[in-house]
Order: sequence, then structure tokens, then C-alpha cells
Amino acid sequence: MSETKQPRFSPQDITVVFLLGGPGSGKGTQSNNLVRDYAFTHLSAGDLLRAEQVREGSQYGDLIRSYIKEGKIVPMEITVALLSNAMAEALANKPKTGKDGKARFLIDGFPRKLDQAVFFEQTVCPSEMTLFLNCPEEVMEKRLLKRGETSGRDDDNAESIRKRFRVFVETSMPVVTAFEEQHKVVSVEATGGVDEVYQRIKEGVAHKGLLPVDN
Ligand code: UP5
Ligand code: MG
Repeated sequence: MSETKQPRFSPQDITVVFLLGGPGSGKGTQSNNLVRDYAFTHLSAGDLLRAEQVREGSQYGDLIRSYIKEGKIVPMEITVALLSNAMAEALANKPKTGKDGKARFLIDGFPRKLDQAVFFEQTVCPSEMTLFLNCPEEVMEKRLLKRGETSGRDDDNAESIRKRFRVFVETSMPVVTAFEEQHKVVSVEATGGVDEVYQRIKEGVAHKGLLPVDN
């Protein structure tokens, strides 16, 4: 008899929104807005990996450092475990919910590859929606080089940025396309000022029924 494995969390209890977009498209910046107004718990896969990289006793520190510098995608087992555990930890602390009583998770910068999307939805939780920040490379490059003056991120240099762009186009865009085929994508033009982009995001997600939470 074959055993059907259930995902760790059910979409009846939590809402998962993926936030995708190229490097520098504004995922982290707009996450702050979405956390404030929509009661999201924000989980950035990149931030979780950078924290694991410097965690004392981590067996993955050197591996993560080299992957990030090269703009390559870290093996998904590591990232999915970090995300799944961070979700469980957040739920244990009884986070705010939407009107439907469900906790809301904004997963920033993941999934970056088709097999990651499938694996996450099978083992952690199916997603409700993908918010895609669409931004031209010239705009993203300018933002990242400026941030690189002070960020201290190993990958905010011209060479790493070039590699990140390439991986995004070749490997991560197919994830957006696959979710588009499922009619789950809200695509937003991510050029212009932060407030302008956020206004478009609010309008876009409202069309899919996602509304702010009253404070
Ligand atoms: N800025 C933002 N919006 C602006 C606007 N509208 N106008 C003007 N400036 C704006 O923004 C970048 C900069 O632009 C900031 O200085 C901001 O003020 C300004 P930010 O909001 O940080 O953009 P974001 O899209 O979050 O850019 P980030 O660099 O974080 O994107 P990446 O996708 O490259 O980074 P991430 O941390 O997700 O991943 C890094 C690496 O980790 C990957 O390359 C990969 O090696 C690894 N990784 C995995 O292996 N697996 C994963 O699942 C995730 C990551
Ligand atoms: Mg980010």
C-alpha cells in the first residue's frame, strides 16, 4: 500500500504567499509594507540562509557562503528545512491572522527553481498566490550597486550581480511562468518609487481577494 504524505501545514490553517522578483526588484522593501498592513509573517529565504551561514555550529556555513557569492541556488533541502522550521516557530507564537482566522506567511525569494516549488507545496504547504515584482535589469543593477556601497553583502558586486541576474532568468522565471499557468500570479511593475510600487501591489492583490487587516 502506498502511503500519501501530507504537507506539514494545511492551507485551511495558514495562507502562503510567495514573493518573487529579480535581485533588487524590491522584495525586502515591499515586504515591510505588506507585514505592516496585511499581518504577514515575513520569511526571506535569503535572510534565513545568511543567518544559517554565520550560525555557530552550522555544518552548512561554508557551502552557503560559496553558493551565495556565485549567485547559485543552495540545495533545496537546506532552504526548505529553514523555512518550514521558521513557520512552525512563528505559529507557536500565535501570530496575527487575516479575517478568516488564518496566519499569513509571505515567503520572500523562494521558490527559485521549479523542483523547489513542487517540493515545498508537497511537504510544507500549498501556496495561495505568487506576487511577482517585474523590474528591468538596468533598474535592479543600479539599486544593488548603490546598496552594495554599505550593505556588506558578499553578492552586491558587479560580478555576482551579473550571475544572479542570469540564474534568475534561466532558473527562477520558469517558476513564475508555472504559477501563471495556474492563474495564481499577481504581476506588478516594480519601477518607480517605493510608494508607487506598493500602491500597485495593494491593487493587484485586492483583485485576488487579499485585503489589509485593520490594526
Ligand atoms: N529599492 C527597493 N525598491 C526601490 C524603489 N522602488 N525605488 C528605489 N530603490 C528601491 O531592494 C534592493 C535595493 O533597492 C535596496 O537598497 C532598496 O532600498 C532599493 P530590496 O528590497 O532589498 O530588493 P530584493 O528584491 O529583496 O533584493 P535582494 O538583493 O534581496 O534579492 P535577491 O533575490 O538577490 O536576494 P535573496 O536574499 O533573496 O537571495 C540571495 C541569494 O541567496 C541567492 O542569489 C541565492 O544564492 C541564495 N538563495 C537560495 O539559494 N535559495 C533561496 O531560496 C533563496 C536565496
Ligand atoms: Mg531581499
